[in-house]
Amino acid sequence: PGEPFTDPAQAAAFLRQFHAEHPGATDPEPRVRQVLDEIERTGTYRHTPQELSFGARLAWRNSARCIGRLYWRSLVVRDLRECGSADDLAAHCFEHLRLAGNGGRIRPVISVFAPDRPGRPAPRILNAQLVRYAGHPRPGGGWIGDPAGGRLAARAADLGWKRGDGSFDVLPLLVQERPGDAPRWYELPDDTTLEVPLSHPDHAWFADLGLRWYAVPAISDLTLEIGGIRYPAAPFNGWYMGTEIGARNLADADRYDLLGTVAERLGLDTSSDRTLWRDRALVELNLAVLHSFEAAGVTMADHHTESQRFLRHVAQEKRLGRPTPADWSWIVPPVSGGLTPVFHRYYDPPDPALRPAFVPRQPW
Ligand code: HEM
Ligand code: NRG
Repeated sequence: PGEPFTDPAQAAAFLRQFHAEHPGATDPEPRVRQVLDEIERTGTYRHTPQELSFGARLAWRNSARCIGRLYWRSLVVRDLRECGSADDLAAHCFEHLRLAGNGGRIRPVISVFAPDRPGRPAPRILNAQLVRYAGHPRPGGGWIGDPAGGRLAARAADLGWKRGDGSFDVLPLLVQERPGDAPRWYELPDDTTLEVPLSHPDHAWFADLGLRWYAVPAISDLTLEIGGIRYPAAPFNGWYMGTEIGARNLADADRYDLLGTVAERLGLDTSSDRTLWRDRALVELNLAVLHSFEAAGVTMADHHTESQRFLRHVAQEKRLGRPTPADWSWIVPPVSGGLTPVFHRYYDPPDPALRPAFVPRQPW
């Protein structure tokens, strides 16, 4: 026999951490011996529900790119390891979105589906996020919709999905049950996708641009790895920080690329970079995003507040004797970096070997 499917050293390290961080917990060694024995017999092991919940929360706490980690203990963990079929997986993802959206009071949730097992790879979600907009090249050049949703839209269309021609058409969910299977696609039910129409507090014309964004960012292309077990379908969400939408999704040249449009409506002089027309348009766009989510009663953080919370998290972890690995270039917001306290310091360096973690999805 070669290497076991699940790394016993990873399993033991996780179980010891689980016990060490549960005050009053018993001696971890009996559980470690039980798991090592299970790995020897079956190639892998099963987490208890408590280990799964804690492991998912730790993976969030360990996410060096995430500014939102103050609330890591409050993550709602849905144990859906028994869900085997693509149909059930899609239905549970839709329920995830309803629970997470919660009428606008967004709750951080993760749905953990079946892990990869020896000879039995788990189903995969092909979408990068549970909710995202489709995109397709405009015949004369440029894009209709979100270029980041271009590949999935093309793939879904190949499978028989009928795309619309709007700029904010929600992509279907694509699920592949087994390697080699054709993915199945599922249109998202309307009650799963809370969306916010964008308007500006001072400029009535802004609403006429017809912009909108969805309420729940639910990442679905990362594998949750805990104690040597890999959960390739484990979509999670928190709430948005305004800049993700206002300074990136709607502004980046390879996304919605809207700064020129906004600047023109603002009447700015776009003849030179030095007029800072892009910068001025960017601030108004970000203001519109924050204003609109607030008006719609949908949870959203601004980058000033979320930066302060993150430094509270770093301080709190330090008091507990733990490092907070962080990736400066992902933590610092993409507008007004120097106005936020997260800009003015360095962080414990990220360790790519740190586990539990969200890791890039491996091919089958
Ligand atoms: C990344 C904010 C919740 C895990 C990020 C980023 C932001 C952010 C701004 C950078 C995204 C980018 O630049 O594209 C927040 C906020 C949350 C939250 C405001 C509110 C509660 C969560 C939760 C998890 C999580 C619940 C997991 C359980 C991650 C991970 C990344 C990330 C893994 C890196 C994603 C990647 O590599 O593409 N977060 N987050 N976050 N967050 Fe959070
Ligand atoms: N920037 C991406 C979403 C990345 C994760 N952001 C979060 N995660 N807020 C976008 O769609 O703009 N989260 O779990 O809340």
